[in-house]
Amino acid sequence: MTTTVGRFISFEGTEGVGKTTAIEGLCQRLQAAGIDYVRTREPGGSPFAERLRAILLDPATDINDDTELLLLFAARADHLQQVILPALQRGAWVICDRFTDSTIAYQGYGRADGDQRVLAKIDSLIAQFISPLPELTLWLDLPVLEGMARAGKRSKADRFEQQATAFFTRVHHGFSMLAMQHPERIERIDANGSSDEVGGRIWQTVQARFNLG
Ligand code: T5A
Repeated sequence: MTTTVGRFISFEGTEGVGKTTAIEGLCQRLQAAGIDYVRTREPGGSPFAERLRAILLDPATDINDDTELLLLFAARADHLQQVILPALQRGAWVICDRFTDSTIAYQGYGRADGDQRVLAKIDSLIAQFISPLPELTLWLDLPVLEGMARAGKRSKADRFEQQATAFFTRVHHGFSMLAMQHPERIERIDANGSSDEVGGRIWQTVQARFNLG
């Protein structure tokens, strides 16, 4: 077990729920509170993992589900070693846009429809290669179509965004299953409303969890 002193927070949710916007708001509040933090994301976050991200998101990439899963974990292992662990060890907070729950939701439920063999493969990769896990995960919950409408206002779709609505409905189900299974870690945040309202809910949750004044 690796010893760390910083706080590790991940943000999760289906496409376009407002993670990037919410993370921006949280980081501003952490800065105002004088808390040292590192903002990062998955897939990506380290130079090598960002190269894998480009491949994973490229619509021209033609790979099978196992290859996709292993690339995600290769990216995550590098990101953890190069960025997350050093930050936590020096006492900084790590704010990460997506982490292992995205793999369970997207690859385990979106791709594999909750197939127990695939979920077991993912659990085994987590157990072997990924430590620590986030202490707090903020799941931004919004109806799938509303998130897609928010995301759809931007540029052209990446390889995941090109999936059909049914895929994202399964992903959403995956996140709700995870929230039920890990109530001690995963907080559901209602992502309806303005970004100020959502940001306020997130800050309240973070303050309460980490006893911030
Ligand atoms: N993936 C990732 C896997 O399949 N497995 C894995 O293990 C991992 C780690 C990339 C893709 O990789 C997949 C999942 C993803 O498909 P990503 O870069 O996080 O992951 O991609 P997205 O989730 O698509 O991120 P987005 O940037 O699209 O969405 P966000 O960050 O949730 O939303 P955000 O903040 O950019 O907001 C979207 C739009 O809505 C507006 C914003 O201004 C923006 O225009 N908005 C709001 N509008 C109204 N009200 C609010 N409260 C709003 N908040 C934001």
